[in-house]
Amino acid sequence: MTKKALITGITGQDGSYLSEYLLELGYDVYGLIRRNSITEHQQSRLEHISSRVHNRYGDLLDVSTIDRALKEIQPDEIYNLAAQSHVRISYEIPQFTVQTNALGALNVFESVRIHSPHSRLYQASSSEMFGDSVDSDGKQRETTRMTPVSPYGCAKLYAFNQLRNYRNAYHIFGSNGILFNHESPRRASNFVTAKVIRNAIKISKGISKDKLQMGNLDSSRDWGHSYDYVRAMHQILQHDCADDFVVSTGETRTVRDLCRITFQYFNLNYEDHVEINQKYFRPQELPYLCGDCSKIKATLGWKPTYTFEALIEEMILSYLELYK
Ligand code: G4F
Repeated sequence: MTKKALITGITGQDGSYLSEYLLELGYDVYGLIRRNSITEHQQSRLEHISSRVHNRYGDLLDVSTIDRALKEIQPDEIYNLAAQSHVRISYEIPQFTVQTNALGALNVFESVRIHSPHSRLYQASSSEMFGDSVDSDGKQRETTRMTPVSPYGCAKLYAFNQLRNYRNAYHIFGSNGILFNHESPRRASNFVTAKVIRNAIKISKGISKDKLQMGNLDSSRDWGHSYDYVRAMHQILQHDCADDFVVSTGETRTVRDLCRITFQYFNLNYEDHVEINQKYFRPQELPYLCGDCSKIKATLGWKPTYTFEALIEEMILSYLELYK
């Protein structure tokens, strides 16, 4: 029988890669999309597969839309990817972030419990939940203490714990993927990789004469590719029991490294083109992330295929096409 998957947040970077991947595997793919006022851009990441996915409007805060979708579709798998996903912006709109990322997730869990308890449920948890906590070997893993340092991280931690509670209390097959930063050519332009690469291209081509305004260059992130990480999401739901897994590359780079490598690609020195602007700092910075993914490697055989350099090169080549 053809498997059915429902993806909340299907129009996002991960939603689009996951849709492609599940279609390749022969799934029927259903998506919930949140209405916004810019119709033209709303489904741009899905244009090439739009005739093959069944999308409907919905919102994690509109419980009736989730209930209806679950009752009608009865999906085998649900991927809850919908979220306010920008950490700095979560300081500007903390209540919306918590409503969507924490209570919105709870709405999904509760709807699964009542209307589709057989569904396997994936929750998009985040390395931002670790906050300023790191083990003595310089890694974060499933057992590392979680001490989030942003409204986004706090909201994600609520959903993470609540899913574990649903797993234990109601025997829902609910698994958390604790995903470290993951990027791609489909990354929105206000995340740091996309911002640096797009601006380095504009500067190198003389399209922009302005210096690139940046926040904290000294924070470290473990950056992987979204394509690799959606494969992990799927594998997590194929496991014989529900569990929580870190998904990461195990390597960390600073934002400064990202700037240096990107500008070097165009034979430019980033120091000549980057200016620090307090506007892009967060009230509290998460200084360092580096994930130990040995559990998912050993249990499910997943491993990343992209190196940091390959990821950045793919993003550069893809954005170069836009500025041709
Ligand atoms: O690209 P970022 O905005 O990603 P951030 O905050 O790490 O969050 C991403 O990864 C999380 C997983 O760890 C996800 F849960 C979350 O949804 C999102 O995908 O910033 C990366 C780093 C930060 O340390 C930030 O302070 O880059 C630093 N940074 C320095 N200047 C900047 C800038 N970030 C942005 N967005 N813009 C800047 O100008």
